[in-house]
Amino acid sequence: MYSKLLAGGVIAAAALVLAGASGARPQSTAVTTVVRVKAKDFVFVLSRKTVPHGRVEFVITNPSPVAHDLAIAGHKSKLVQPGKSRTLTVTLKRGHYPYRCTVDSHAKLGMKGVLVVT
Ligand SMILES: [Cu+2]
Repeated sequence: MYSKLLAGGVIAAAALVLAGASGARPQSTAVTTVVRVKAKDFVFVLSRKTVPHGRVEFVITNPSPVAHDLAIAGHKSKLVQPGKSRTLTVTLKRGHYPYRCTVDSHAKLGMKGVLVVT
C-alpha cells in the first residue's frame, strides 16, 4: 500500500519535472543551429549532418560553375549562382530529413543526403 503511494508520488514528481523542463524553454526555436553547405558539382558538403531540433540555418555557398539549390522538409532555397551564397532557415522536429538539389538531375548525380535532427 505504502509502496504504491510512493510510486504514485514519484510519477507525479517526474511529471512535474517534465512540465517544468518544457515550461523553462517555451520555444525550442530559440536556438538556431548553423549548417554550412557547400554545393559542389555534384555533391553537398555539410559542416554537420546531425543537428538539434529547432531552427536550422543553412548557409549555402556555391564554389562550382553551375547553379544549385537546396530543398529540405518542404522548403527550398533560392537558386545559388556560381560564387554566390544563400541562406535557408527552417524549423525542424526530431527525425531524418532527406535533402537534395532540385536543379536538373543533380540529385541523381549525387546532390542529396539525409540530415539527422535529434
Ligand atoms: Cu545542383
